[in-house]
Amino acid sequence: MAEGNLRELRNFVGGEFVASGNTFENVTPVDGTLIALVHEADRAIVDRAVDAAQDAYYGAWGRLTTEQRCNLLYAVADGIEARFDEFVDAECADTGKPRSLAGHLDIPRGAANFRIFADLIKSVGTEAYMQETPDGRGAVNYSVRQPHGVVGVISPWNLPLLLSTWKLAPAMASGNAVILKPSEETPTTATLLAEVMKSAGIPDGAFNVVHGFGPDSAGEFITRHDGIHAITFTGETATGREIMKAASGNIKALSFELGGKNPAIVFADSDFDAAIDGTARSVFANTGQVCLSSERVYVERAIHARFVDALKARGEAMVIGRPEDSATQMGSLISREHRDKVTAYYALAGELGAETVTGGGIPAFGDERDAGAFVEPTIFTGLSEDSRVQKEEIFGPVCHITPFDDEDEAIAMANDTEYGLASVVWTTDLSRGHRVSQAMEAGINWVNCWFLRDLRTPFGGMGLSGIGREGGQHALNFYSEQKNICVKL
Ligand code: NAD
Ligand code: 6OD
Repeated sequence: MAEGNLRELRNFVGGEFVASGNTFENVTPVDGTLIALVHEADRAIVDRAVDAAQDAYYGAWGRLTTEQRCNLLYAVADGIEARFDEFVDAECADTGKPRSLAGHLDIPRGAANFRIFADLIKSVGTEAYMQETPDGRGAVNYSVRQPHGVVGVISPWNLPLLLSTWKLAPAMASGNAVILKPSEETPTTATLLAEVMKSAGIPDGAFNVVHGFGPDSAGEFITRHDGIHAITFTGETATGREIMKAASGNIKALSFELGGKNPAIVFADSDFDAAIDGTARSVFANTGQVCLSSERVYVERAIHARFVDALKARGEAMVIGRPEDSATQMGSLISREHRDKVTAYYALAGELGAETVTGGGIPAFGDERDAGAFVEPTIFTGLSEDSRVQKEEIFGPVCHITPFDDEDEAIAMANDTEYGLASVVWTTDLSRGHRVSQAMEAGINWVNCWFLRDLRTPFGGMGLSGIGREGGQHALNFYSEQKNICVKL
């Protein structure tokens, strides 16, 4: 792209687009082309964003009624939809994902998040108790919720608009002012969202975007800032650890959605074709860069060989290509750097004695995609359950398939992880479906489906996969403080 066509992505602070003295480059993983220069927020810009957010919280934004706030959030959803193609193109250029995926999942969910939390906040009730007192007059206790004030939102690159709005919408519906730091890999839709917020009439300072990295950059400046009272973070477990330390100064409220090493268990009595369809999705969708992906697949021995062959066929039939090509089923990884991490696990699996059923390398196209960050869909078998490949999150289009002989063995292997985000069970035995999913040590458990989402349900992980729950009322609880009022009658 000629330099004259480069986008410049500025910070959005107090309703204004703000340049900084330092820019970094944003390249697309589709073919390595430079697509934008991003203005990195320094500490002074983050300070300005916090001041603007506090002004909004104590001013124009904080004074709105719930209904007025919700109407603005509906206008934001409308605004995303009005610029739908622009959002889709931006998300695809930043991530390399197919347009079909961004157009069906990322961008529609980005808009829907604002509608669902605007709807929900209107029906929030209260908790009340009539208390008996020794003098017989009694007292009434009731609780009310109040926003934290300013919330820092730190989001990852895999589903950029979907996951940032999953936090922004409940935070704003609850009345907080927000400061979003999108991933440095995917800054574009956050900047478009700022334009939508401005057009929708969101008061200046209620929504801010600061661009940059983690350590010693906008991410860390947010997590250490005493003017921010809650942090909501989605990303790697190791990053969550750092944020937890940095946020301890003023004891910020924390919500963490972290990594996963999720099991899928396929019983011989399952609907075979449905299990193959669902597992192919849960391994390869978004090039395997979904926190809920099944990287460990356990298959009952009676159907193991058939299942391996069928999933291999699905991996090998996968059309890998550019986002705009309607035939594309799988896009690139997020970056060359991430591809190095994924292919290092491919190599490690080989060194540890795995059989590579399919993939294991980098596709050669003979065109400009060779400068991108594509990787082959990959399936391994033959590793021991305690190998690093079975313990660590890879975050690529890859799984290992292990045979099992009985239900107890499958449950034990599935739960043998420090993570605890998601599980899938494939069976036609309804009792077994309930029994096995109740035995799973994970926050989100699917039977005969994957990534089926009712946005009101609790979403989050156990162990290294996070703290707290997002979704519906659970999110609204995090984005507000509950206080009790006791009135003597
Ligand atoms: P990441 O942790 O590298 O980065 C996430 C965000 O944190 C980015 O905006 C980054 O700039 C920022 N950051 C990094 N270091 C920081 C620091 N020290 N202080 C403050 N901010 C910092 O994660 P990623 O690579 O963008 O995303 C992939 C990871 O996210 C995977 O582990 C995946 O499982 C996880 N994830 C989890 C969920 C979930 O719901 N549980 C959803 C999506 C992704
Ligand atoms: O669908 C959601 O609400 C959600 N939080 C999805 C997370 C996907 C992780 O990569």
